[in-house]
Amino acid sequence: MQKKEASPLVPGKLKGFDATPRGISGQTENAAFQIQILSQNTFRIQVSKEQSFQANPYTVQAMGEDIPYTLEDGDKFLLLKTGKIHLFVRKENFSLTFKTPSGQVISEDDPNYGINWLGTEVSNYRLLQEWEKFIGLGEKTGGLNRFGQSYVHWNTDHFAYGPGDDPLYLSVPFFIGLHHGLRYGIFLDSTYKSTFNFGAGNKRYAYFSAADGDLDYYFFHDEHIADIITAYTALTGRPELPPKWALGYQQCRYSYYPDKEVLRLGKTFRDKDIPADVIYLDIHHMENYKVFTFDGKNFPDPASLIGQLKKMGFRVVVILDPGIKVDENYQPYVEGRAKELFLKYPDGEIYQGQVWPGWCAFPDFTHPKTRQWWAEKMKFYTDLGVDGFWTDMNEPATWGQTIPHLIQFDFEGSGGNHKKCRNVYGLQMARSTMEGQKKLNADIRPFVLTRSGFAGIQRYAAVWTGDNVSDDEHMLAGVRLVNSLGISGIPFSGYDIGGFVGNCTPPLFARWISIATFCPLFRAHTMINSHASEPWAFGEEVEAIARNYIRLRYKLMPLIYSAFQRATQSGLPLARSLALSYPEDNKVYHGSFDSQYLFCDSLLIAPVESHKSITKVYLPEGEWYYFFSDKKTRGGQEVFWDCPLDYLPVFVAAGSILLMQSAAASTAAEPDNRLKIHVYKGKGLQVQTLYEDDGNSYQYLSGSFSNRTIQMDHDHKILTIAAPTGAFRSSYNKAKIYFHGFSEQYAIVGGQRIKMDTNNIAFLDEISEFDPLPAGEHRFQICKSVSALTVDLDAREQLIQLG
Ligand code: NBV
Repeated sequence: MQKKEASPLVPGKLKGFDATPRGISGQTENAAFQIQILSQNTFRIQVSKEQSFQANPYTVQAMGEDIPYTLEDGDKFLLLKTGKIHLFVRKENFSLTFKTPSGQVISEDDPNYGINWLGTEVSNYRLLQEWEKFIGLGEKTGGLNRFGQSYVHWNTDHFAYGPGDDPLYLSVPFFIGLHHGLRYGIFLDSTYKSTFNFGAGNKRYAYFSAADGDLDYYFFHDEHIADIITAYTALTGRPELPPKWALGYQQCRYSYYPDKEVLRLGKTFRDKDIPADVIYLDIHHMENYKVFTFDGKNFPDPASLIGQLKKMGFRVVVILDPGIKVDENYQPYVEGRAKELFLKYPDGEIYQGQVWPGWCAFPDFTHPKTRQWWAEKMKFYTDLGVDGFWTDMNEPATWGQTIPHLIQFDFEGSGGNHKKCRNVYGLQMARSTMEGQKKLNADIRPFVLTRSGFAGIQRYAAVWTGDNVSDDEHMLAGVRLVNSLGISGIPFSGYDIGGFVGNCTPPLFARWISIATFCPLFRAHTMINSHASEPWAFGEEVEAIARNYIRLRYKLMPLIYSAFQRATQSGLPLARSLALSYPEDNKVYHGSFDSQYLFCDSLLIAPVESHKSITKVYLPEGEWYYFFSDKKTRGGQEVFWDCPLDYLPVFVAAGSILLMQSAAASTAAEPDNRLKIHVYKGKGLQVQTLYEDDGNSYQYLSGSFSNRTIQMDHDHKILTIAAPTGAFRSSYNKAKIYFHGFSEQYAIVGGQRIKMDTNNIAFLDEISEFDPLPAGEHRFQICKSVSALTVDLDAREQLIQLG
C-alpha cells in the first residue's frame, strides 16, 4: 500500500501468472504485467496500473515468429530463458534482472523502485553498472557517450538550437547501453513525453519515465551493437530503397524564387560542371504560404519550370507545411472542415494555431481518412512533375510553441489528447506524404524529407536536423546527430550544409561540404536573408573544393548505393559512429574523437573544424590508408594529421574494397560504364557488394536488380568478382582494378605485362582492365613471380594470375 502521497507506487508482490504462447502474463499487488519473448535477443515488458494494456499502432510493425523458450518457477524468482537472455523476475517485488546465460548481469531494476509510478508518470529505475556507457537515443545533442546526461522526448521546433540543447524536432526513445563487454538496447514504446536519465544528478540509477500510459519497453541483448540495431529495426522497420537521385547533391534555400532564379540556379550547376540532383522549393513557391498552391506571380507556369529543370537532370522537391489556412475561399480548408479532418477541441471546435499563413487548422494525421485526403491533395504537385516532398513544421510547430493538451486526435480510432499524440504527429504526416506519393505513382519510389518524427520514421522518410547554425561547433554537432540517428535505426539523415541560421564563412562552407560528402543526405540549405549557400557563393577556391568533393560523392555512388541497399535489409547506418565497430575502445568516446565515424563500412571520416590546418585524429586498431595519398598508418593511436581546407582527414581501412565510378553531372547521367574497384591491401577475407537497379522504380522487387559480390582473399591474394544475381543489366561493362599498398612490382593481367609500382596510386589507373565485366565470375590472383598464368576455367569463371 502507498504510505504517503509523495512515495512512489510500486508493483508489489507477484500474485499469480499464466503462461502465454510467448511468455507470461499476470498480476502483482498493484499492477498487471505481460512479458513476451519475441526472439532470442528481444523481450517485451509491459506493466500497467490498469487491467489492460495500451497499444501503440505507430512504432512496432512486426513481432516475429513464436520461438522456443524455457520458463522456470522457482521459490524467489520466475526465470525466462532464451539462448541469449535469462530474465529473472523477483516474486517479492516484481523487479527484473536480465542476465547472460553465463550469469553476468546485463541490466537490472533497482531492487526497491525498479518500476514505479508518481501520479500518472511511470518510471523504470535501473541500477547503473560500473563504467556503463550509453549511446543513441535519436536526435539528441551532446557527446557520443550520454552518461551523466538527461534528455526529454517532446518534439519541438527549436530554431537555432545550441549544440547542447534538448529537446529537438524528433524523438526516438531507444538507446544502447554498454558495460563489461556486454551490450544491450532498450526501446521505451511510449508516445508520451518521456525522460531518459543516464546517471544525471545521481549515482544510483539510469532511468526512464513516461508522463502517462503503461510501462512498455523492449529489451535487446546481443553480442554486437549492430545485432541490437538490426533487432530494433526488425520491430520498427527499415527504409525502402530511396530513388538514387536522393543520394546525390541537393541544393536548397529559404527560398529560391522567382522561377527564373530557380532556372538560373540549375543552369549554373551545369555551366560550372558541379554535379547536383535536386533543387528544393521552400515556402515562397506558395501563394501566401498556402500549401497545395503555387504563387502565380513568381511561378506562373510551374509545370514548365519543373519540365525545364528535368531536362537539365534535376529533380524538384517542394516543402509541405501541415498548417491549413483558415480561409473560406481556400479549398483545402473548406474540404477539411466538411470532412472533419482537422484537430479539434473536445467540444468539437476546430483547433487553430498561428503559422506562416496566419491562423491555421491542422490535419489530424493520426486519422486514416485524413492521410488519405492529404495523399489525394498531393496530386496537385505530382501532376506538375514534382518528385519529392519536404515535410516541415510537423512537430507540429505553431507560433508560441504550445498546443493545449486537451486537443483531440483520432490515434487510429482509439483517441488521444495532445499529451499522447504530439510526438507521432510528424511521423504520421511523413507517412501520409510517402503513402500519398506511392498511391499517385505506384511504380515510382517516393522521397520524403522530414523534420519531425518518432521511432519508426525510417520507414517513411529521410530526416534532417532542422535549423542549425553556421559555426564550426554546429558542424561537428550535426555529424554526431546523424551518427546518433544511425544508432537509433534511422540510416538516412543529414544536416543543412553551411548552417541554416547565420552567414557561413568561405572556409566553413568548404569544410562542411567536404564532411557532408560522407553524409547519407547531402543537402545545402540556408535561411532567408542569409549569405547565399551555393557551392560557388564563396569564391573560387571554395568553389573548386566544393566541386571536387561533390564530384567525389558521385564517384563513390556505387559504394553508397550498395551500402544503402544493405541498410534496407539490416537497418544499419551508412554513417556509423566508431562505437559500433570499436565499442570497447575508450578513445572513441573521448570528446576529441567522438564525432569520427565510418562511412559505408570502409572509410573513416575525421570531421575537423574549418580553422584548423592540423588536427588530432584517432585511428582505431588495424591499419589505415590516407585516402588521398595511400600513406599507411598503424591504428590504435592518436596521430596529428594535416588538414588544409581541401583535404579532409579520410582514411580507408586496410583490406577494404571501395567501389567507384567516374563523376557525372547527376545520378541520371551514366558516366562511362566503368566500375573502379579499389583494393587496399590487408588481411583475411574482405567482402563487398555491388548493388544496381534502375534507381527509380520498384522493378527491383520483382527481380530487376544486379547484385555482385566482390571478395578479396588477402591471405591468398585472390580477388573474386562473382557473377551477378538478378535480372537487371549492369550499367558497367568494364572494370578497372586499383591495387593500393601492394608491394608486388609487376602484375600481369590477361597476358599483358603492366608495371605496378609499390606505393604510387597515380599510375594504378593503368593496371588492369577487364572487358566485359558482366559475364560470369572473374578471379584475379596477385603473386610475386613474373610468370604469368591465364586460365580460362569456363564461361562463368576466369582465373587470372598476376605475376
Ligand atoms: O520553410 C522555411 C523554413 C525552412 O527553410 C527550414 O528548413 C525549416 O527548418 N522553416 C523551418 C520555417 C521557419 C524558419 C525560420
